[in-house]
Amino acid sequence: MNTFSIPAEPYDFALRPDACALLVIDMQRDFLEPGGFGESLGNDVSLLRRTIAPIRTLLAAWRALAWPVLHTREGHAPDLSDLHASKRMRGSPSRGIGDPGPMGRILVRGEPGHEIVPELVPVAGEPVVDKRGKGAFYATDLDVLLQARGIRQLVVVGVTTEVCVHTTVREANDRGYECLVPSDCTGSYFPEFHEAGLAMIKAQGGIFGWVTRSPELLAAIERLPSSTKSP
Ligand code: C5J
Repeated sequence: MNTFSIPAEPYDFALRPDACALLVIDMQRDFLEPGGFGESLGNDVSLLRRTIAPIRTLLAAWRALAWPVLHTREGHAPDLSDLHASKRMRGSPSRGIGDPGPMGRILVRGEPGHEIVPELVPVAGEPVVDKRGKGAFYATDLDVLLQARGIRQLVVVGVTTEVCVHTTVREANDRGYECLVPSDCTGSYFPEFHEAGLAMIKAQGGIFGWVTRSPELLAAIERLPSSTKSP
């Protein structure tokens, strides 16, 4: 099977067009818009919005190639029966999970705040994996969905770098997936944590994965021979 070299750190990523999915983590209003979960924890949510445009461009490229795209959302059942007490109490938020807010109940499935931001709304055929934890594999069908599609590589984007993106990359790495993270397509409420999170992924010869930037990834994809441009 052919692989294509993507400039990355700590060394080039050998992308397999037949086995590589785009995984968009938690680009939800609750994390990116005022009045949601992120802001209730005291964060400046505007810091995450720079990720929307590059993710949108990457999504468009992936869709044009008919390569697999999957999305995740963090949230809980309306009766909060899947919310551990330890998570509910964490952070002393001004409004806690399940409490009413301007975008509906905080981090609850079915509420406006739980939805993916309008710029990145999933299209038909793109699975949306609802998760209750930080990692996208914990208590979800993600692994099954990836295996069924023959996916062995993940381009992981979304928020936040050091929490749900990082946890997911670590979990994916342990399951044998190769993960490539475009740095401009992930973000954190803490710029220093963003940098540290990326540094941890690519350290020690790429102990969890590879880091690139979306312009480099897109440029490499555009150079792919046309025969590889659909599965
Ligand atoms: C957080 C996430 N930060 N999606 N969730 O609580 O990273």
